[in-house]
Amino acid sequence: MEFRYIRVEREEYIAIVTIDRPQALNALNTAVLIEIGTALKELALYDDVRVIILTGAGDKAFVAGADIGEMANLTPVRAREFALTGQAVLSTIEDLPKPVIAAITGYALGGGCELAMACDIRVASDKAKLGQPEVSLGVCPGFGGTQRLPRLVGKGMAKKLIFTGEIIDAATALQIGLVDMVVPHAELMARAKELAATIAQKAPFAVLQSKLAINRGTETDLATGLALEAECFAQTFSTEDQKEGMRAFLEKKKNVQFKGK
Ligand code: DAK
Repeated sequence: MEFRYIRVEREEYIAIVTIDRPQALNALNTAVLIEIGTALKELALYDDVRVIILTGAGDKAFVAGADIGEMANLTPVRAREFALTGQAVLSTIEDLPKPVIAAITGYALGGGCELAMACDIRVASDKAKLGQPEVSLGVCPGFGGTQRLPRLVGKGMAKKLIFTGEIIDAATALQIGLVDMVVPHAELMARAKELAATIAQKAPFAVLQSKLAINRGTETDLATGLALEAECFAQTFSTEDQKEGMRAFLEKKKNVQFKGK
């Protein structure tokens, strides 16, 4: 895959997508957003990609937000298009049939925090800084921040962060549930890859069905969510991996090699 603003690398079952615009702290312009969406949709097609890590190039930022230079002169009509482009890419991540891990190097602000929130799991460097500072620029969050942040941290905390534009450190983000792991800065990619490798060893369809049940089920009432879970559970019984996984347990075999079938 050839791109201008992102890099895509493969390591066994893991694909690493790096937003590579460090001179602008990896800010998201329309071209970057489109490239991320295109790369992820293609990676979704490969059976030998089981987990994707999304990160930012350089030492300083995951993504410092939507590109303020591009946004500055938007008309309301173009602003809606920009928001819809960003929201579509983030929904692609959320609906991708593979787990996506955000490896948060440094600043994850505005659209960067929103991008991280669309991922399935967030691993942050202990130097990371997160926040939704849009109100300081005279706008409200536009890539899903008003929707995903309260779902992760609760309405009150989301309102506190969005209304004040406060930028929080990694330890605080962990405490409120905005990130899921904080690791020493120098170990960020190694720890994200370790997590990805652990997930990649599991049965891919079972992981996918779990993602689907969690994402869809938590957006509905409990009874509907449980019915959805039962369907997802049932479908895993159509796979060779279910048979192999259970047979291996009963035969006391370790190290099952799941085939993704
Ligand atoms: N956009 C464009 N360029 C950016 C940028 C950004 N978000 N963030 C940083 N840069 C650029 C800087 O302009 C600078 O470029 P040069 O001057 O060197 O050419 C370079 O990156 C390095 O940044 P600094 O020199 O500022 O670096 P510092 O270490 O001093 O400061 C910082 C780092 C992260 C604290 C600072 O750069 C900063 O405050 N950046 C802006 C952070 C921010 O406000 N992020 C939120 C952006 S707003 C919507 C759709 C989407 C959105 C909203 C509405 N609708 C359509 C409704 C989303 C909004 C956002 O994400």
